[in-house]
Amino acid sequence: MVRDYSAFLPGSAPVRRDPTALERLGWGPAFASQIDANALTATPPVRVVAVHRSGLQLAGDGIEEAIPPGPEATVGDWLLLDPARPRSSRVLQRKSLIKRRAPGTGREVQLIAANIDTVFVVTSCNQDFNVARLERYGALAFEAGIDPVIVLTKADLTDDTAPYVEEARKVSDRVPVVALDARGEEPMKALADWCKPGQTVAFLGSSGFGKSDPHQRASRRAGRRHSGHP
Ligand SMILES: Nc1nc2c(ncn2[C@@H]2O[C@H](COP(=O)(O)OP(=O)(O)OP(=O)(O)O)[C@@H](O)[C@H]2O)c(=O)[nH]1
Ligand SMILES: [Mg+2]
Repeated sequence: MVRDYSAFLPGSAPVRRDPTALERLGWGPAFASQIDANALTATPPVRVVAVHRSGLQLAGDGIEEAIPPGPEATVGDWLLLDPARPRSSRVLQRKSLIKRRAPGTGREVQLIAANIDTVFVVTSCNQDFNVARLERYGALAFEAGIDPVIVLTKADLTDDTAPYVEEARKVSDRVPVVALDARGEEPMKALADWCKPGQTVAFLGSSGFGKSDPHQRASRRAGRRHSGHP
């Protein structure tokens, strides 16, 4: 079946319409501008939604498949899937990339996640609150080319969130700070601006801080894939 990808090519007039399957997965002009119409049909764009030892799990427009390891790709990457030689699929240039030096090795770099739009740096309004940690995660996001948002969870467990919010604001005046109870519906309202369809978000923070609660709700509400949280 030949798919019509013309709406994704540069120069197409913006139209108000429901997002397409690819757009819901995060596709947009930054990727469309890297390819031409022929490539789109011959090698359809697919997003890496999970990385396993056995290979990459891919999702696209009507495509759900796994390919063996091969392309230098990480979760969140867009590939042009070469159906005949999936290992040779081209990785599109990234909007953002979280990486780190592979532990125990010299200079080898480990790719953590690609094409994330917003990183939620999560900590809680209690004794675990640590502004140095927020600064580290914030710096990691900026280095990766991603806008961070600080999320202070467990707001319901303190009488006054103001001191926490004030401390967190010191990280940078470019970083919004949101305090909330992560368990209920509150995250869906408070984080809605950053969780629109087609947006890819990641949650960063230590264990037990409340990353999974809003993450799971957001995934269910938006009915879309996420790139897991590290
Ligand atoms: N009262 C309250 N409890 C919370 C809040 N956020 C998380 N919790 C609870 O704290 C515990 C840990 O929350 P999770 O969301 O699983 O923590 P996590 O950051 O995903 O932890 P890891 O998966 O280990 O990295 C759970 O029992 C949550 O219900 C909150 O805002 N208020
Ligand atoms: Mg979790």
